[in-house]
Amino acid sequence: MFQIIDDVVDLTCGGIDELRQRLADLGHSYDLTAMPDKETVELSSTLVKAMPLTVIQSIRRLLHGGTAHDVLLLRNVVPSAPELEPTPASLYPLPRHTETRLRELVLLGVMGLLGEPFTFASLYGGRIVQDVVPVRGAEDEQTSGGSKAFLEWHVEDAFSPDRCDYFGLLCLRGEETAATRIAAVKNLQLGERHRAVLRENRFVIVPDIGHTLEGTGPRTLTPVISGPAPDPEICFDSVYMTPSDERDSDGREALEGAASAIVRASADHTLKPGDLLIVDNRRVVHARTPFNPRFDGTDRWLMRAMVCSSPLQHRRRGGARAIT
Ligand SMILES: O=C(O)CCC(=O)C(=O)O
Ligand SMILES: [Fe+2]
Repeated sequence: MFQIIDDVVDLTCGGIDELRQRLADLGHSYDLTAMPDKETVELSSTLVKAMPLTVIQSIRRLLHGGTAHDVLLLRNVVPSAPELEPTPASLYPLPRHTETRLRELVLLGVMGLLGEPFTFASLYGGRIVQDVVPVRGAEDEQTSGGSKAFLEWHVEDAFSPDRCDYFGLLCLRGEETAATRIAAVKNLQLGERHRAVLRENRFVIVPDIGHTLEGTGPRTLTPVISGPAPDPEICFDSVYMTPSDERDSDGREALEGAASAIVRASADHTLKPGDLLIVDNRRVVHARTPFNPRFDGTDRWLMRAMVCSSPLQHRRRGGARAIT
């Protein structure tokens, strides 16, 4: 198991004061608690003026050349705040305090440097910034509300060609035993035979249960690995993906080969308050280790935002912040 060390920028080293000041000004000038998502995204884009140069440079590096694990960890993006409201008990939208909304603005402002923030209308009420929190009754689920079960290896929304290009996880409250685990496809050591099978259009994925979609419909065939050999891309979900033909033993074996290679290439990070982990969703798979929830308002709390890094694609989808 590796630690994420090469892909880290710590903002306690300076340059963050202007952003903090700009946020405080926004908190005084706007009623953020009632602001619709569309306007929140617009407002977050004004933060670019106050963004530390190191953030802009490291994000450009992630976008244009990638990093060791094709992730970027920005530390101390927001201060850990004693005044933070209790961790929400649901994945569905609830009103938020101004302090929380300011953190959303930072997340959207940074993610906006990588593309257009969006979500799926079918995902947790279609809110642009989702909560990743343990939910009572969902402890063993393979969703953002799970906790006691290992959240298995996946890319976000693998079933959809519209899945995000990057997503960011901003930690508001941490949890010692919950490590976010990542593995970049370029680091996978795969046998030639498995690699060739994984490049074939012979796999299907059903939507995960986080989405409220009518039926599963006919699924398009997809490869697991695609793109140029020196810088490949991956679409993988260890729970929801199978060979399209259930008799396809080569396909199943190749998926198992991919799963083992992912474990061997994986790196862990236990998110702490103020950390923003940005993940390349086209080149990295991720998972999360189990933890015990308390359901007392002090549980682990991440906020997630997803982006489409092609303005052209975004326009083709009508510029929608919640796509259908
Ligand atoms: O909790 C984490 O660290 C990752 C969560 C996640 O991957 C998800 O909600 O899809
Ligand atoms: Fe995920």
